[in-house]
Amino acid sequence: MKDEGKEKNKKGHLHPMTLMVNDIATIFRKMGFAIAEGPEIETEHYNFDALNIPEWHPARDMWDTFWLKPLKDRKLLRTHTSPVQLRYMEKMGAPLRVVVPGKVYRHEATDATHEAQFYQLEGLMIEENCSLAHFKGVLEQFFSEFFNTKVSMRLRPSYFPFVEPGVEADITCIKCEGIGCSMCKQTGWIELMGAGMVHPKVLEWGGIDSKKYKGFAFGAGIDRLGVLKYGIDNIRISYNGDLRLTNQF
Ligand code: 2NM
Repeated sequence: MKDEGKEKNKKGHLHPMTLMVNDIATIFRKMGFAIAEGPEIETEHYNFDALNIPEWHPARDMWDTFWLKPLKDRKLLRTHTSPVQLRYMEKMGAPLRVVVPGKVYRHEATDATHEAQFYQLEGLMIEENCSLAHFKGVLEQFFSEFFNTKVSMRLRPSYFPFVEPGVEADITCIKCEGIGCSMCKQTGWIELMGAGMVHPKVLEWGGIDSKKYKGFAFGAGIDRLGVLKYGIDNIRISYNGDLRLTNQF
């Protein structure tokens, strides 16, 4: 009888993914960033063309896309949240600071570390003298707060059509602090996000004067941040609604 009563009065609570997005938003707000959302059904213009990924561009293959019928309308499920940053540039103008958490879709085979639908965190800061040094400073502060331990970041060259230069950003391992362990595969570093200086063409598509303003942008999988923070070893767990996971938060 006692247990029955308890069951009846059980309170609901937010999903761990929601809690994590709220935490992320709080940290960025303290650094002057706004939080924005936008449509999950997008046009080819905002998802690709205005991000410097025209139809003929070989890099389009980086995003396996769910196109919506009728195909002639060129509508799709957004493959990243970058279209929201473009809409935000058009609406707010420079300077600006914004982070965009949200659901994105990729038409790809699924396994323990890949889902066809997942959560992304993207961000954008535009100012007159913005540089990759600002990116490094802002994100080191973010990750140090998010993981509750002082981290430093290193940048490696990479490529994304919407930035130049493009980088992959690693942080010092949050478990061993750079010594080498199973979490960082003995490297001392953990790969976390792609980023770069927004391509002048993309700024112009967003209605921003690329001669006057520069901006950095970044993108990361939120599931992966959760994997690292909470030791969840399989991202499918974050979506199947298993109460043995959600009730721990
Ligand atoms: C990434 C990597 C590098 C990015 C660029 C933009 C925009 F819209 F401002 F141009 N948003 N996000 C970006 C840049 C995303 O994800 C791996």
